[in-house]
Amino acid sequence: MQRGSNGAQAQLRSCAAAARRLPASSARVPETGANSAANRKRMTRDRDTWKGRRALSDGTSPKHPNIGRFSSKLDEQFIDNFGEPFVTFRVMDEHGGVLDPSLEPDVTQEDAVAMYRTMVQLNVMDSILYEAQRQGRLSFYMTNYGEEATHVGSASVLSNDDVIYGQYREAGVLLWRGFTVQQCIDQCVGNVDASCKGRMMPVHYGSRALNFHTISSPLATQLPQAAGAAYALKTQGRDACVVCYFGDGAASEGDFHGALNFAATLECPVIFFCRNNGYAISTPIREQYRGDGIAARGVSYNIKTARCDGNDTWAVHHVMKKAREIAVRDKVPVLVEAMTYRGGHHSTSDDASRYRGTDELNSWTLSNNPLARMRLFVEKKTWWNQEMETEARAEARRVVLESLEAAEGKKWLKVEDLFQDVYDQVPQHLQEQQVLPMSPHLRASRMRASLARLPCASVAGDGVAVICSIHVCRWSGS
Ligand SMILES: Cc1ncc(C[n+]2csc(CCOP(=O)(O)OP(=O)(O)O)c2C)c(N)n1
Ligand SMILES: [Mg+2]
Repeated sequence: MQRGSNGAQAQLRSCAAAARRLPASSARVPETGANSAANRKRMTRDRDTWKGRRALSDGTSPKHPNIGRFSSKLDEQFIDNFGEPFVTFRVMDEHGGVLDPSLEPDVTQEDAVAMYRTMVQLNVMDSILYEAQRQGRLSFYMTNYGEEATHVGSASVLSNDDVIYGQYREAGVLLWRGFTVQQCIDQCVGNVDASCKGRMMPVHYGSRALNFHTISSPLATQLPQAAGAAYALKTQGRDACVVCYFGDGAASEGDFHGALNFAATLECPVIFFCRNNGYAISTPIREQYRGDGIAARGVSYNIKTARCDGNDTWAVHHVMKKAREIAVRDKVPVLVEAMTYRGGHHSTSDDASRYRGTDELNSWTLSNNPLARMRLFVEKKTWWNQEMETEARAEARRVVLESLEAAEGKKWLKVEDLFQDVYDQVPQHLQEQQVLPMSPHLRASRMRASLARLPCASVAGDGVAVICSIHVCRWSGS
């Protein structure tokens, strides 16, 4: 078989002929520059050097930047960990006592009590909204049980100029920054006052005024965005940082690694805050990773990293205070891994009893609960007592119930509003859709959504997937 096509061979022949036609001067390579006799001599000498006579011994030879020292011991290779697991920073014991007096929290009585009250408010809001979802009053909800310390401990050291990216289980951060219970519930109901205008699922909060980017469901997308936002803060010369919350499961996404690498190499002032709560829905961490948690990964990107007891409000507070100092002062990323436990189901679409036992749940809820530890702390200080606890819980309950009732009484945005806020100039194909009469299925879904607000509504018809602005997921039969 012939090699190459006839066309290709003809092309080669014509190139060779063209080369023969070249004048003698251009056919010869001049004896200058890289091909000069002097240069050839030097190359021969260098080659001899590489053969080993003076090799590498004078310390001047180039070395790969990642080579620390050389070793001829093969048993120093094939390592699978950095030695000891990361040390976990702790301030309080499980009874609310401060372990080292030098770490007494640097906050006033008023602030400490406000932090505890926020945790109580969050806890009460969770239990009522969880039940409201079960009653069909919300389409979906996610509780924050067991992670209250990670929220309030971290948020309490931040400035209002700091920019926050959440995952979805950080409602306490928002409450601490001033997002009201009413705003939370308006968003969950999806009414006309919802921060996202009813276009997102419940718990996808956001607040421009509070520098809190709207939650987005696809896991880990917030991480590279946070690195980029931090880079922008740096180029603007702002004395602020970005804080990016994410879960142990989200850290398995490629975006996590991209974000850390960008942040490390571009030196972005961002605090990556991992809530390691033991589960990603039903996947326990022993199936999620085999390394030393998420912290070990920070070090491998040369990012300053800390691991703290995420059920200890003051451990989170101290670590985050230091993390913020580093990020804002040195304009570099920091990684904080807070070790905690997801005390509730993943969401109202989940039944955690299918994959974890009540013994496991009870041992965390009863013995290492962040709310209980913080309460014991404020009580030890005599800043809190049973009477205040009863009053705080009753007040928190009143606020949630009144806000829920108010939220349910508010109007929804119109379906037509879906066309707003997406494009600066509404494109032709959407303009055409805007003037179309509302399709029968949208009319039907609006009617179903209206009926759903009535206490004993009976809704007929097949299951319908409905636009999220009205938060009716599926209705089937009466
Ligand atoms: C890209 C992507 N994959 C899968 C999901 C489905 N999903 C939603 S939450 C979740 C688990 C996340 O776990 P983790 O990050 O640990 O957060 P946690 O719920 O424990 O707070 C998964 C797999 C998703 N939303 N996005
Ligand atoms: Mg998790």
